Amino acid sequence: MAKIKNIKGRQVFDSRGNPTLEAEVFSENGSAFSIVPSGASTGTHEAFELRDKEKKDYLGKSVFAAISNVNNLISKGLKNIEVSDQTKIDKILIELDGTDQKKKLGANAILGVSMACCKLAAIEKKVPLYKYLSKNNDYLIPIPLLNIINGGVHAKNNLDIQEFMIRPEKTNSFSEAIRRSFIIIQNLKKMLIDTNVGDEGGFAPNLKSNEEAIQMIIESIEKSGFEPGNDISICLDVAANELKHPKTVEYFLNLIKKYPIKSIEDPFSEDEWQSWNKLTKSTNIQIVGDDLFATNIKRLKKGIDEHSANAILVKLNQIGTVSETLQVIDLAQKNNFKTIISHRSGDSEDTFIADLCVATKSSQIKTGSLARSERVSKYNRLLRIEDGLGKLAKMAKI
Ligand code: 2PG
Ligand code: MG
Repeated sequence: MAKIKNIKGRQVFDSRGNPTLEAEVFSENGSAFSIVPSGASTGTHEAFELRDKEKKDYLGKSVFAAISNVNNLISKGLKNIEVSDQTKIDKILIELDGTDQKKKLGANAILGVSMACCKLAAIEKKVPLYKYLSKNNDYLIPIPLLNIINGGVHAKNNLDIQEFMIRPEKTNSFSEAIRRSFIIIQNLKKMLIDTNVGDEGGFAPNLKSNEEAIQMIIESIEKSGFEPGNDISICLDVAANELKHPKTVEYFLNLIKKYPIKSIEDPFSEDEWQSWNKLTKSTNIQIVGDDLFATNIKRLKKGIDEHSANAILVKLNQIGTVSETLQVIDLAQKNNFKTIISHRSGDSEDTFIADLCVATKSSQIKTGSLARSERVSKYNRLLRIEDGLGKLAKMAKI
């Protein structure tokens, strides 16, 4: 198998137009690159994103220090390591850094390299990335969660819930799930005067309340000829860390009773463990920990022990390496937690998460609306994977 010859970092831009890091890994045969995404509603337990705060040429947002870590310490540390030895690569990266939250080298430097190595190894093996990442050549096409109304810190409107999503239920194929979503989004668009979109491609209108957003989505589902709750359900990401006015357990129980809501992410902030347990105990819908778990195995273990949720949102850059991400997914699935692979609000044309989802048989993917190329690229990648797998393509069921 090929060995790593050199690694190069460079500054590119994400979907919000902010600088981000791209890492390119070279073997004697070729190279592969990966682009690191960046969140806006970030939790304090996430791995550290290194930015050049003191440099003013990019308003403190450039990533040149992280790039220099890739070009020097990391490139030297990984030279001549087999590109397919992901466990070793990630172990070296973690050791080179030596801190809990990857504060020395920056999780952006580390993750860019970790993902690029993985992609290069797949190229060397001449298999698609999802095949390379799979443990036993068993795949599942995920159900998409499409964020069709954006609020919170992802939009400049007055909605404090961050994401109002639709989830197509019980479709036999990914293409059918996307077809339904497309019709609903087009019908929702017709109902709106302001059709500007937020960071994740969903509409970002000013509305009277969060409930009005839910009601408009229900209307657009019905106008499209689908039954809310049965054909299409509603999923929320409250992103409670960012709320000025926190919500209560009773608020959510009431919403669940009133509307066809099947999943709620981050209803409470990242350290409110008791409220999480109370809500999870009181409902049988999906309760998803994002900022709560931060794709961190220690926090997930606590959540499993304390029944704080029944699903985890998985974001590679919350933890910083591919291996640690795979371990978290494994632990979650062994404990019957649903795994939802997720984009960040600042994302790119990199489609790594689509392959990761299929390879780990995660039941759901969250990657924005059917708008903006950085979101649509993940859906297009999944359509390609589904097409490529042909009869072997199995759609996830909830
Ligand atoms: C979230 C994410 C992605 P951000 O909260 O789930 O939708 O947002 O990347 O801004 O943290
Ligand atoms: Mg979230």
